[in-house]
Amino acid sequence: MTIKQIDDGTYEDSDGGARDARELRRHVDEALAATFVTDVHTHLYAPQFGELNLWGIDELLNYHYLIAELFRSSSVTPEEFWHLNKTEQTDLIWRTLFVEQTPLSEATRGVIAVMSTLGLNTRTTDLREAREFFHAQRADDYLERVLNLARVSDIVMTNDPLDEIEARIWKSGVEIDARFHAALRLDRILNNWTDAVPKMSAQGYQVQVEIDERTISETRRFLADWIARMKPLYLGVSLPDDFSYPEETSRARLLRDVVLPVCREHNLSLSLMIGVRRRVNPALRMAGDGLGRADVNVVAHLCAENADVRFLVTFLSRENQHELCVAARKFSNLMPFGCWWFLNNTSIISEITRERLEMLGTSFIPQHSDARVLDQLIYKWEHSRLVIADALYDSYAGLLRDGRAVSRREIERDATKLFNGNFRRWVGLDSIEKIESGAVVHTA
Ligand code: FIX
Ligand code: ZN
Repeated sequence: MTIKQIDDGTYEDSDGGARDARELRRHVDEALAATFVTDVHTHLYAPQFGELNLWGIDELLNYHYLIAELFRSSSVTPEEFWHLNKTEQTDLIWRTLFVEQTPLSEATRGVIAVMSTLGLNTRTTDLREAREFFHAQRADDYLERVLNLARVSDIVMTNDPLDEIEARIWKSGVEIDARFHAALRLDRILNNWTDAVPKMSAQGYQVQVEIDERTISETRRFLADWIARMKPLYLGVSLPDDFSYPEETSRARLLRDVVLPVCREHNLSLSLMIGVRRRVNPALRMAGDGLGRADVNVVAHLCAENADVRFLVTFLSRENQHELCVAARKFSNLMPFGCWWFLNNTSIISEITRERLEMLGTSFIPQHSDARVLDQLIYKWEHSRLVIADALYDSYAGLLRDGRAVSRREIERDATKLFNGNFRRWVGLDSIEKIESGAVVHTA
């Protein structure tokens, strides 16, 4: 191998690989900062969804992560808080978490990062300037600006076919912004079947609580109709920490006889987000969800029994992460993704990403934002990019010590895989887009 000196006095090998720590660091930072992200799981909505599309300072501060933190530092009770109007709630959160104390938590730092990026005063004692700023924004320009700042090219939504507001919009046939992709969410069907039945009946499907053959075929028809309408990239569900399969429950029956066959028939992946313990403190409403350690063997079993179905899987408990990596080494139809919710903190993203790099190379999806408010893309991706860059840099430095320098092209190839390529390939997004643009013609 020949080593040549490059402009700034550092060295590259003949393959363009950085042999100098500073140079390697620069290559990694630049590649990771420049690579556009396909955000594989969010709760954002395209502008066509109207009131569901959230952005601005009041929405940012009314985030359930911050509401949970408020009750640790304020004497206000949940009952009192829910009686306030939204502006009063936001003012209280700002005063308590940002004025009266230092905003050190991940969620509070996130708000500061967004405000600072947008040039807003992060030490303000009231939100007047911020509210005026957002009031003056044109929604479509602002969307463009946020996507560019966060370097996000594509957003996957979470779409519930049994949500009345959403259903109305989908059924209107309005053209959805092409940067937003659907993911068909199965939570009501798989986690609350008795609640789903009357809603599906109201949409014209002949289903009943006690699952019989007709209910199975009608639920498949329901999903097929919604797949045709939404064109989702995958079907998805969040599951409790005690999720088990197989078992004698409506969930397991519907999974086996409806969801898995539908995935097969429509060539769609199934996303499993496992480990949430809903309403641990119901008074906190959405801020009252917790987590528990789940059984990764259940996923291994699903992957083994359904080798022809692709699974996207994330666990909420830190304790499940190593087992998930081991399971992914055994099953190539299993794609680990993201550092979900309580794991979306610098120290834990760092640990999980390093563990995944060590055990899976680049064959995983390191992060999703789970953003509920558009502006959150700015900080969630900025924070994650930095941690992932550190983890990747250390891996390349280790490889260099072992005797191989990585080239700039290889770093860019890895960044592309991690931030968009692995997911796009998994769900066939690029081929879908080519087909839709007429670039690919199907031949027999
Ligand atoms: O189930 C989910 O998709 C979770 O991400 C949400 O329910 C949760 O409230 C959240 O926003 C986590 O980030
Ligand atoms: Zn989510």
